[in-house]
Amino acid sequence: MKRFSLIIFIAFTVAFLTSCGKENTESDEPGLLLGFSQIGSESAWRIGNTLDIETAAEQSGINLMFENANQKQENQIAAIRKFIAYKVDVIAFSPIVEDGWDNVLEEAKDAGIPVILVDRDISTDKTDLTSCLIGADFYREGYMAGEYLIRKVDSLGLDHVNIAEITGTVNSTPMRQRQAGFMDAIAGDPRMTVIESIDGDFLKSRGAENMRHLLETYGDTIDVIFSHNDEMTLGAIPEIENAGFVPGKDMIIISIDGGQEAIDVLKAGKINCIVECTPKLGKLLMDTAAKLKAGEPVLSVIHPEEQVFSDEQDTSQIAPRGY
Ligand code: GYE
Repeated sequence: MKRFSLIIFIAFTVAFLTSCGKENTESDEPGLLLGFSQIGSESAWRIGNTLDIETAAEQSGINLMFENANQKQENQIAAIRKFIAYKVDVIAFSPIVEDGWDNVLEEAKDAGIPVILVDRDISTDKTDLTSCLIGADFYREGYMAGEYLIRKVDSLGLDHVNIAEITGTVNSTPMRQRQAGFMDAIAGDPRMTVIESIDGDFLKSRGAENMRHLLETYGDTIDVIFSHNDEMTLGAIPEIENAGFVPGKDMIIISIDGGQEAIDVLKAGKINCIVECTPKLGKLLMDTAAKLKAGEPVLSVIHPEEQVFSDEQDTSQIAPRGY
């Protein structure tokens, strides 16, 4: 009997220690140090994205070394070098533009630190500088904006529309792909004419400035504004009103992102369509960083699910956006 108790005791002790061991390995992950270089604070989207990443890091017990590049590529390159010097476990960054990353990413590779692209892509001839891209399918966003416009023009029975495009930062992934998707969607439709594409750098002030230029140049011949983000749209709308036009009626307004302020303007009828681009990439980022640290395989591209908000639906039913 005594012997039997001893065996039971040993069995329980072994089971207990093994389970402790397991928990320890799992709770080792919170020791993960993630360096993240954010582009800046140019939009509600960007601020929501930063907050989401900070919250997800906290919830996952991941230590986040956060650097804000204030819209400058050289600051992002310096931040990545700092992460390498600190020997972080994983580097993540949202590249402001697509070109110019090869050297610094070679340095990260030589240091054996995996790199995750968040939100935007890079352009390079090399294939092994980054492990994964977590971000929206911008081509699809632009395409959905174009498809909405075709439906809208159908429903209004218009023969022809003049479109002015206010683009995001030149040579950034969302600018290039939203434009390409939109142009491809409307390409086969003879009713569509793009009268000008103008760089608004994703900024509200530039949206306003560009809108003034467009109104001075084309006046009431503008039928459609396709703006690559909400911030520029929100900058453009007061200018349209100041010039005596009714946004959403005299001009079809199409935007991308879907932050609360723009959704409220959609609900008020001054924006006709907003293609969603979600800034909530934090959880995917933390899960991917943990996998990379553990040496597990990750998908090379992860796109979040996105939808279209427009005057084709009951906009009062759109749930609070949370950013
Ligand atoms: O649409 C814009 C932001 O890269 C998807 O950048 C992002 C874009 C977003 O500043 O508002």
